[in-house]
Amino acid sequence: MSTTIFVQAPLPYPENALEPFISARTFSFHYGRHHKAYVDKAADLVKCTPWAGQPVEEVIRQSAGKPEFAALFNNAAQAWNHAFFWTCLKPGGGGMPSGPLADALAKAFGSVESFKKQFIEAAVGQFGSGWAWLVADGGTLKIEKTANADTPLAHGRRPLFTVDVWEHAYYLDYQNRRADFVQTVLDKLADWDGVARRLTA
Ligand code: MN3
Repeated sequence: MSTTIFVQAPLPYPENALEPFISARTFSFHYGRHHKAYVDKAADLVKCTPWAGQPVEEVIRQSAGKPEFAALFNNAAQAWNHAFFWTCLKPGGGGMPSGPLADALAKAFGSVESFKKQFIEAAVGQFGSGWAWLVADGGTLKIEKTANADTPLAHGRRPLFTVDVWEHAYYLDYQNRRADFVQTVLDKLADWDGVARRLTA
């Protein structure tokens, strides 16, 4: 019997916990429909590959860049990216990072404010669907953007924080105002304590 670890974890907070910044209605579609579909599809596709039963991260790394496994990569990466994104948010989050994380951001980007500005620029500059990221690349912090399902995991970088900039992440609450959505995530929802823990992990 093969087992799959492609199971959708519960949201770390109720669907309405991030209102008024992200609505329960957005979560009902984004978590309940979009994310679930990626998880279910990846679970189905991985069965017929050499990586059945492997951790999601391993499936992503192994299938990356292999055209014959593009559908598996896309769904596995989206399954992971979304699960990670939910953990980057928390009720009462946002504000300014402090302590060693603030120091590391200031060292890499000039200041925490400058980090936020550059992160929003990357998010807005991602043409079409994708993700904005804070990653650790060796000992260096970097801001990246990826298209569609692509993820820094597939490129040897360690994700510390992300914001989903597919339209389904924000359209119901912000329509086409992607910059407002990302700014709101950074200022009101980002779990900087979690980012700080990942930085030192
Ligand atoms: Mn999404």
